[in-house]
Amino acid sequence: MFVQVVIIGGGPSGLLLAAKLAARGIDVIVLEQRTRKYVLSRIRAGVLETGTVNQLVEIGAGKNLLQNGLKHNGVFIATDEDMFHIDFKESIDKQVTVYGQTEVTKDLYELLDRRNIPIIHEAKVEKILDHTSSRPTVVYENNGQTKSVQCEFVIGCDGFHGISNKIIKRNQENPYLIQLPYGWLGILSETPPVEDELIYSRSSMGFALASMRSKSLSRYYVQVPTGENVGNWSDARFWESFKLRIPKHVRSNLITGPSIEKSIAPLRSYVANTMQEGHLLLCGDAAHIVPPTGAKGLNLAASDVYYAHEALVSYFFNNQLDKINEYSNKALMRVWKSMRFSWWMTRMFHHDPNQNPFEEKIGESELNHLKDSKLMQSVFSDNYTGLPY
Ligand code: FAS
Ligand code: PHB
Repeated sequence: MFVQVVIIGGGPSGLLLAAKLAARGIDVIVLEQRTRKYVLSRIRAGVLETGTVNQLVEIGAGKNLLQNGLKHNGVFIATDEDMFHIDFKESIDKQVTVYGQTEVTKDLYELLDRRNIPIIHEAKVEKILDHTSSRPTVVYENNGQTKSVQCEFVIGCDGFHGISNKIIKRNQENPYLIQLPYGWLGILSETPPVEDELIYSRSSMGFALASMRSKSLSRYYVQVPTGENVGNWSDARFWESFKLRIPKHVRSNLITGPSIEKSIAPLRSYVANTMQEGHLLLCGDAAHIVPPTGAKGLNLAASDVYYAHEALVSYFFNNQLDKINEYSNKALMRVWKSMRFSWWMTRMFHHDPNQNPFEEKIGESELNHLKDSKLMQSVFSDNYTGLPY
């Protein structure tokens, strides 16, 4: 079997890229190791930058997003007893859209089905051969059989634990991996959100985030130590802990309820040395992991896809490799800028057990500076709503 592009991974990166390439008449196939049900059961990101929204709308996967996505003009920043608002609209005339990654993935699956773009589920890629040649081969297990497909390009959209990054020589030795000593325990509850916009809280009890998926579906997080077991957290314990991490005047508006999903996400930062080797390109979590504090993970996957699509179209229509060879530098420039912002936000909001009192004070002072400086709030808004592609 031969196709022009094989995409490994049926998460947001792989699905968006498949839709964009197929719209240009480029022959593509998506290989996803899990069932569609499993992929759609994962609760992950919730905030979309304008660039991500624009790509989804342009490709024809924006109908539900435009109908049900919540446009937010800003976020709230809280401490134990205080809370202030950062207004993106007022400071830089930009917004974000709150719309769950699960919905994005569902909309993209429906688009691929409508356009008969081939995606094979329960197809676990085992090997990528000759990725530095112009005819790589992808070997995968499906229905108990070993199958292979030849192509011109392999795009690794297979996430942090995927196979594609592991075969890139320049990424074998990599200094850019930091495991943080805490994670996020998140719950989904069919309750109205405690506030109209998101609340990021640096409380003396630890970080908390009040987010949402709709006006009747809330998404809440609390910081927990690394290695924490979600089985130790009853709903009652979660709500007790969350209440102590938001200001009293907000607490009185909190409506609690049973969790319909509860999970712990580890916090780590990782950036690959390169996102391209020969005819293999990486997109999304396969190439980088940002702490979710800045709401950048899914949005960086979208900008990678934007650059990869540009490079592949240039190759297939103009027979030029220049954009392919520029892809990694271009994508990594934006990745590192978003990593910087996510890292800064993470250090400002979380109490790190390994931090000394001086660093603790710096975190507190960062937040005070953000509160008192409209200029800092414009810089925050510029990063949070999405840097230009
Ligand atoms: P994904 O990991 O979503 O998809 C990769 C796909 O590749 C998976 O479906 C996997 O099954 C498949 N795959 C892997 N190996 C394969 C193989 N060998 N063969 C075939 N298929 C293979 N981001 C935010 O902005 N905010 C958040 O709150 C947030 N929370 C997160 C919580 C968790 C637990 C995790 C893991 C991530 C979170 N993220 C968050 C980041 C997340 O949203 C990612 O940025 C986003 O899923 C990136 O999408 P993909 O690059 O498509 O990777
Ligand atoms: C979410 O709604 O899941 C969410 C929102 C903002 C973040 C992280 C997660 O920074």
